[in-house]
Amino acid sequence: MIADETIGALATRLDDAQTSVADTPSLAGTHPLDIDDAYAIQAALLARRVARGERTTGVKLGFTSKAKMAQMGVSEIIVGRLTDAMCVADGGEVELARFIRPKVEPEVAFRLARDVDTGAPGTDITACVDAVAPALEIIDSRYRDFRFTYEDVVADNTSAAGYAIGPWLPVQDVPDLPVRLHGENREILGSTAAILDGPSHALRALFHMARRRRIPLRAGDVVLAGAATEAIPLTPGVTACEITGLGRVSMRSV
Ligand code: 0L1
Ligand code: MG
Repeated sequence: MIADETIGALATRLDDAQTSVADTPSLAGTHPLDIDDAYAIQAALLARRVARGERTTGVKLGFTSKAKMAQMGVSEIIVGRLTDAMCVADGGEVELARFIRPKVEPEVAFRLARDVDTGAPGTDITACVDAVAPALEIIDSRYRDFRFTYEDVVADNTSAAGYAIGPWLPVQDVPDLPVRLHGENREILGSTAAILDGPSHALRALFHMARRRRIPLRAGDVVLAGAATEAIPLTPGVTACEITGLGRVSMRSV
């Protein structure tokens, strides 16, 4: 584990990269990070956002597809934190100038109706969900030339940068549903089954990660369960995610 001052300094480096919209070299290139260091840097980064007045709104999962895990050579999902400053209204405008090299991916969002007791190993997180919605996630790695290690991505809050949530449907589970991502003048087809063999599996994996990493899961929190297709560059114009049976969400980039 690296020293607390170093954790703070590396969090400040990533925070500065995000706020000044200027990329930074991989942290792991100069500091031998382990995964505990990486989550400690992520927590310090979140603390800086909260100190500026941002409010945490939930969590996101990354690397939930087998293809992405294989690409990164890992077998474990990653967890990042969402804040109100990242939230884009459904159909609302988002300024591309806020980001370094933004990409967007279609996701399923869950809403937690009650606090999840992460202290009790037998807690059924799916029973804490009261609604599901289609979602779009903007990811924006703060690393130069898109070069990073697994630990780097965790430290960089899993590239979390923005999200939009469509209308909530009062259901708890999501069967295998077709997903369409419209953006960049093309359409990409996918399926909710690509999200860790189904979004409910992703929720259970989140529970174990939140327990291990001491990440609170509170009533009202949003959970972005992971991407249903590859990410595409976020370009000017309308980007939309349509999930059959769940609905549609969109944003307009300017
Ligand atoms: O949401 C995610 O799957 C995390 C992606 C992190 C890596 C990237 O920026 O592509
Ligand atoms: Mg994602």
